[in-house]
Amino acid sequence: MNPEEEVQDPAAGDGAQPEAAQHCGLIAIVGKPNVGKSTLLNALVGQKISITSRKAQTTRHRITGIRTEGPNQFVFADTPGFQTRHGTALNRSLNKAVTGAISDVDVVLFVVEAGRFQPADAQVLKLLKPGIPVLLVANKLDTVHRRADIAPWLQEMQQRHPFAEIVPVSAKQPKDVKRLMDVCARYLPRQPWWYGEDELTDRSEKFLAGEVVREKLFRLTGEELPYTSTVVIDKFEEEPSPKHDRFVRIAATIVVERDGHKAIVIGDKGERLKRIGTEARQELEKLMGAKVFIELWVKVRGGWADDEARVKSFGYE
Ligand SMILES: Nc1nc2c(ncn2[C@@H]2O[C@H](COP(=O)(O)OP(=O)(O)OP(=O)(O)O)[C@@H](O)[C@H]2O)c(=O)[nH]1
Ligand SMILES: [Mg+2]
Repeated sequence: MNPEEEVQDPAAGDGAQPEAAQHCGLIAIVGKPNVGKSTLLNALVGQKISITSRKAQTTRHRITGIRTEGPNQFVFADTPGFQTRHGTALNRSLNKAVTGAISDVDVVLFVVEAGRFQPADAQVLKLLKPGIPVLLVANKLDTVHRRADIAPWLQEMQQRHPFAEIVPVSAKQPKDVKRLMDVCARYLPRQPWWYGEDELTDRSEKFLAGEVVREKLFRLTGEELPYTSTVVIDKFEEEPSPKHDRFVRIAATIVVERDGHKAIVIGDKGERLKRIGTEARQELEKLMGAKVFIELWVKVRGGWADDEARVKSFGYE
C-alpha cells in the first residue's frame, strides 16, 4: 500500500493504520490563567479530560489528552495557567508543570483571549523555546462583538512574535476546533503512534475523580472560596457488586485554609457539600461507566498552599 494515499484520506481511520503511514506528535497548550486552555483541550480530544471553571488556577497539573483520527495521533498536553503574581509553593508547582511541558514538543498552542494581549500573556510568550513552532490561538472569538476590531490586533500580534500561524477560534464552536485540528495535523511528524487507538488520557480514574470533585467545588462556590482549596482522594476502590457491572467506592477530602471556608463548602445544613457530591458522582458514573458511591469530608489546613511538604503530600509535584 502506498502510505501517501493513507495520509490523503483522514476518513479512513476506523481500521488499523500501517505504521509507515502513522503521524504522531506532541502539542503543548499554554497560556495565562483562564483563557480557555482546558476547554480547548476537551474540544480537541472530543471528550472531557480536563476540568474547567470560571476561576483561575483550575488546572493544576500537566494533563495529556489523546485524539487519534485517520493516520494522525495528536497528543495534547494541557497545562496550568502560568502564575505571575505570588510565589507560593503551589504556584511554583504550577509553573514547573508549565515549563516542563514546553520543551521537546512538536508545536505549541499559545492561547490568549482574542483582542487582548496583556503583560501576563507576554510573560508566557517569553518562556517559549526558539526552534519550536508556536501557533497563536486567539480564543473566545465569540465574545468579540465587532469583528472589524480584530484585524488590526491580529496584525499587531504578527509583529510581536514570528508565530507560525495565527488561528482565531472559539473553543465552544466545533467548526473552529476542527479547523485548529487541521492546522495542528500539519505539525505531526511521521512516526508510529505512542498510544493505543482508543486511549484518551494518561491519567488514572482516581486522578480524574479528584479533579471532578474539585471542579464541582469550584463551580458551586464561585468567588466566595479562594483558589487555595484542593481535593485529596483517600479511597478509590472497585468492589464486586451483584447489581452493577462496576461499582466504585470513593472517599475524598476537600482541604481549605480557614474555618470560614469550611462553612462555605458545607453550606446551609450541609446542602452545598451534598450537591458537590451528587454532581461529582453523576459525572463520574458517566465517565467511568460504573455505579459510584462517593463520600466527602472537609478539612482545614491553614497555609497549606505555601507549605512545600504539604503541597507535595496533596499530590502536586
Ligand atoms: N465565551 C467563551 N468562553 C470560553 C471559551 N473558552 C473557554 N471559555 C470559558 O472560560 C473559562 C475558563 O476556561 P478554562 O478552560 O477553565 O480556562 P483555562 O485556561 O484552562 O484556565 P486555568 O486552568 O485556570 O488556567 C470557563 O468559564 C470557560 O467556559 C470560548 O471560546 N468562549
Ligand atoms: Mg485549565
